Amino acid sequence: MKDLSLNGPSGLGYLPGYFDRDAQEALLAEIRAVVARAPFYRPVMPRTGKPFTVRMSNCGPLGWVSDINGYRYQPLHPDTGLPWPALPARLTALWRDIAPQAPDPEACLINYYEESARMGLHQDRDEETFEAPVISVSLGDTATFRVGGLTRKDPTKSFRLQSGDVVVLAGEARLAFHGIDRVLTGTSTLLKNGGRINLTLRRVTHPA
Ligand code: MD3
Ligand code: FE
Repeated sequence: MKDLSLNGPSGLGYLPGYFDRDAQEALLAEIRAVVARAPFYRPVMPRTGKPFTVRMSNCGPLGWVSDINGYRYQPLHPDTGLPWPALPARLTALWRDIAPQAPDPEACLINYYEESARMGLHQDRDEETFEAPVISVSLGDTATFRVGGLTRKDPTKSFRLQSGDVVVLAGEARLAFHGIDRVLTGTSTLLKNGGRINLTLRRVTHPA
């Protein structure tokens, strides 16, 4: 694992090409099966109701949602009312490989970026516990992501994430501000219609 922490918060790990092309295709097929049962929906910002440019779904016992009332984790899809599909075994295996000491993940947020989608600078802090890392997998077109420090004003650095790359946010970096500036169209052939899928595995509750 490479350390991208350089000047910023410690604990930002990078595993370029963790998933080879065959594994990316297998993982994508599993995600397509998840999304067939838990369709992508477009979340809106709390209070303002402004739609996100990213579409989202989840798998695992809990899913992250955003609507007019706020951000939260919940066991049911907001549109279908059905439980989120199970986490594919390949993702549990990734988590256990990288974070063998952590309790198993409870949520996998699936972000789908079409050409002009972005994600503004934010922290991931809707979980009850920040002890476990967040583990991210990128599929499809390359994206430029930005990571700062523990306050919004801290300086940021940007990196490119390619299909098959894994990012591990542990320690201080777990609460770093971060976002996706843009997706570089036409940089991958994995998704037939282009765009980018990002998976983030999270532990939400304290272990029993
Ligand atoms: C977590 N996703 O879903 S993942 C998100 O590519 C999210 O869709 C982005 O931010 C995406 O909440 C980024 C990689 C990432 C990078 C830096 C982080 C996740 C991070 C820093 C702290 C916590
Ligand atoms: Fe995030």
